[in-house]
Amino acid sequence: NPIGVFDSGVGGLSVLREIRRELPHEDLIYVADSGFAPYGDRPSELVASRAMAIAGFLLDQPVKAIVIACNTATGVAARSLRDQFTLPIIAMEPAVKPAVACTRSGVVGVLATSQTLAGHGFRQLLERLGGGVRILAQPCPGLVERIEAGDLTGAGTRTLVDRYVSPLLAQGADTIVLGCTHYPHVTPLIEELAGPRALVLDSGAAVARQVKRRLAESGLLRVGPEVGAVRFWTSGEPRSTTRIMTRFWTSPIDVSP
Ligand code: DGN
Repeated sequence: NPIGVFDSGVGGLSVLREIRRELPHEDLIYVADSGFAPYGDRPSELVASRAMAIAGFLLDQPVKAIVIACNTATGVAARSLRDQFTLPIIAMEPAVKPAVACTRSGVVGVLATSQTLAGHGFRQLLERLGGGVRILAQPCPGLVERIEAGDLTGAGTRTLVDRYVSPLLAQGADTIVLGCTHYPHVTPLIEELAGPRALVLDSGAAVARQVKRRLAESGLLRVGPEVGAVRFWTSGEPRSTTRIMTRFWTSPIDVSP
């Protein structure tokens, strides 16, 4: 059976890419909840009910594991999904732990949606890991929308990224954590703005390794030689979603409604 991966839109593709790299023999199903994106501005009850509905859809396929490739949905729904379903559910965690290990200046910046930064999970993470290191939480309103629109390098996106990254650098951050799965799509831009002053970290690869570990533990890991298939679904308008997702995924794809 495939692994199900979902996000509010194209953000989770940054995680899917890493899962594909780590587990090339697995079949994957990706759900872009584009009809309800961005989650960032939605009430948490809506995001939680969308996560529940998508998990139900994925279980009907059926999938053998679910990856919540969205930090915002992780914050509001990971626990209830785990309570409800017994299959492995792998969720996001901003890369604060590696950042705390990496920083030399003792200042770490975290970029994420306002919901993620205000959430209980994030506060717990800081209590667990933050000691001795200054963590600057920077919400990034509007950035998910620009990325969803496919604008990764335009002047508007540049201005926005600069507005969010510059204060972190000014306060001495030498490590920048991308706590939203959309943001790795603009890593080149963030790196360009930060130059050699800061290292940019996301958690896609760590989550992919975690998926592999969980499948191996449950005896669900698929081994080669054949290469797995990847299928895409969306709750949004299929034509525009196909166009935008194809830009982010290197090979052409067909997105089913
Ligand atoms: N990709 C989501 C995340 O990781 O938080 C953000 C999505 C959104 O819709 N705001």
